[in-house]
Amino acid sequence: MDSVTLADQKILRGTGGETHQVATGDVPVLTTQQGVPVADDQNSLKAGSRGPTLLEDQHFREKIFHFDHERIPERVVHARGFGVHGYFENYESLADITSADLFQRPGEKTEVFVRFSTVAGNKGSADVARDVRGFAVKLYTKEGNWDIVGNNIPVFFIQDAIKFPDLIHAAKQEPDRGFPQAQTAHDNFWDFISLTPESINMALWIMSDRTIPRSFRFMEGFGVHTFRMINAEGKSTFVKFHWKPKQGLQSVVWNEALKLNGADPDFHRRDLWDAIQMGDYPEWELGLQLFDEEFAEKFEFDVLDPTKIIPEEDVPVRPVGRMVLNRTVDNFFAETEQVAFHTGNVVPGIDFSNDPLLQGRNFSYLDTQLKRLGSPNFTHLPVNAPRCPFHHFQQDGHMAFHNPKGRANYEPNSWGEQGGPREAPEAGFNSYPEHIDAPKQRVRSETFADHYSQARQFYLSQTEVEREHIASAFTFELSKVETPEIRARVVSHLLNVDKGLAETVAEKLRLKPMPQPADAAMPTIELKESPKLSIILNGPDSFKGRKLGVLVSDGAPIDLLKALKSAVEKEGAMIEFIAPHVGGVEADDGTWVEAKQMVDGGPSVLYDAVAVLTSPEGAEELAKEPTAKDFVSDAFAHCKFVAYSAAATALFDAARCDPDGGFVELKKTGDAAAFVKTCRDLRFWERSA
Ligand code: HDE
Repeated sequence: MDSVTLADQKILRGTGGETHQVATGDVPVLTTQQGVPVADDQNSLKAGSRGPTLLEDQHFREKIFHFDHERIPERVVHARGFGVHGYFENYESLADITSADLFQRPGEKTEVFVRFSTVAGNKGSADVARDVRGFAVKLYTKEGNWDIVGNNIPVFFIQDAIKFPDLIHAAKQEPDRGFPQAQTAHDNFWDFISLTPESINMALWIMSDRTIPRSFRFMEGFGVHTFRMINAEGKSTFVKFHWKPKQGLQSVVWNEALKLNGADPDFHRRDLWDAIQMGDYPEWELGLQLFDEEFAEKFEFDVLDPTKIIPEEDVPVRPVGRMVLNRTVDNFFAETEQVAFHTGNVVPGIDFSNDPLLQGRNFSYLDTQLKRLGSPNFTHLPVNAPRCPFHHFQQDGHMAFHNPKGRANYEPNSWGEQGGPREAPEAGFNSYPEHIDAPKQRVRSETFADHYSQARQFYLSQTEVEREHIASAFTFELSKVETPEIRARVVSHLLNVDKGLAETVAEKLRLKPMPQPADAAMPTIELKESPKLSIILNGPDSFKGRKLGVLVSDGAPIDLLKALKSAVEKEGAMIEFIAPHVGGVEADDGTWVEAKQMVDGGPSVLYDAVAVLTSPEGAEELAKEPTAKDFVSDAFAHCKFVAYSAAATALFDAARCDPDGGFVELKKTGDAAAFVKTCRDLRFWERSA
């Protein structure tokens, strides 16, 4: 519906003083679902002005009935998500590897819908919970929809889908009390992990800063499982899918995450919304790790084991296209809530491997969609419908929009051209004819048995700062675990990963005595470090897409303010002014500077770097504001770069911050550009040493 302004409307007052905005001119008439024009939307039909409401009030009945049925079940996992539209652009023909239509022609664009999510929290939980992020991509190709239903971490907790309900039960709220919400820092989760050694590699990943990304825009995506690509000759190549953000990787720090969830529970969705609305479209490259049976045979780990990676140093990631996200949804429910992903949605040229987790997922997703969306016709919803023509004999059911015309609704039939669609033996989807000759049995392959070596490799591939964060995260989570035996059991696994890590955690927990290392099916082997596993080593090379928050007061130096604004915008970054009053401040030359946030609502955790531009009187005023002091002391504690005008030191004193190498005084306008350049490092980690 077009937007309606008050000026378009004629306003009448009812007998009780209620407001009637009456349709005039181009403003559409309010109707019932049946299209009947509504005369009065303020009052139900009553017997007399003070009498009971009458059952025959169809408009009232329909309105309340519909409202009562607005909710659908939230996703059992990944309930909290945020979806956006975009496109995938193919760089080159991959015909030698796959017959998948979208990869045949260089420059070909394919429409996509992407839904990012947290896993454990309910729909109303906070965005920056420590959690894995879902990274689900639906590609509307010319040969049907292909879903890459991935995460922002390339490994998973479990090796067999049969353990998924246990994992998720343990991670979500404890059943007797209904909390904690959206966090793994509780007994049940760590009890399960400590009794499931295959999860230890993933435990290292989730205790790293990967689970507190700065934004969806700055995180990688992974298909996790090994898939197959099949070319026109039927040749199979194994493949792992990677999405690499062109914006570089970036995470927040834990104390920042805790404060962010209070300051803005919608921090991640707002960030993506703002970036797209501003035309700063985030991009990812699709990368393929391609390998053959021979590599799979000689690789130290089983390529079917989803708790393992293949290091990029062993099999490089080949960029084959880019994905640009450039459109927010028109309606959250219609698109983000109703979108239905499914690992089973693959197109000719893509196929599955025997990864037992993937096989289990293929079974699960249809079921979950039926439960959630209530009908096998969820593919008829616009966000789920293929963009290419489709013809089949599936019919009827709740909310069927696409029942085919004509007499034939079965196949084979003898109705000739009117008889409907036919098979395409060559061009249609053909499964890879892998030979399988094996006993039916419930076993775990022995090739899945090494649970610690890659966890160690991950840990040792991190920078010093990142290792400290991992140790602190384990300490924090285990400090919330009430049962000492569970804490000790987790540490017993860490002893098989890295003795130093285990000892640091044990010491921080004051865990005594030190437990024995957990029994391991195989000894931990020394693997070479993989720098690609670090976030800090794979950060951006610019401040583009980041946000500078500038705390200003009356009398703020206008020349520095303007210089900073232009330097930030030149870098392709965003700038926001924060002031004691949201109306704004008067700069030293009398210019009015509008604020985006009042200091109480704009803490420094919302920004990648900050500045304080003030006058001596302004600094004195700010120094009396607890939130202004927090603005500075939090930025300091979170290792952010801080630019300032000379007068701001009074605020730093009040906030007990000693300006260090991460503080840059702006003495002249030319210093602004140098400061923005400094911000490319994102954090002044030396401060945390
Ligand atoms: Fe999922 N997963 N999953 N999962 N998953 C769902 O489907 C499931 C797994 C992932 O934004 C559900 O529509 C099983 C791994 C994402 O709509 C459900 C197993 C990975 C999303 C389901 C896994 C994922 C889901 C819940 C173990 C990363 C959100 C609602 C075998 C590679 C998609 C729904 C969206 C959603 C089942 C494990 C990613 C219940 C049984 C591993 C990103 O079907």
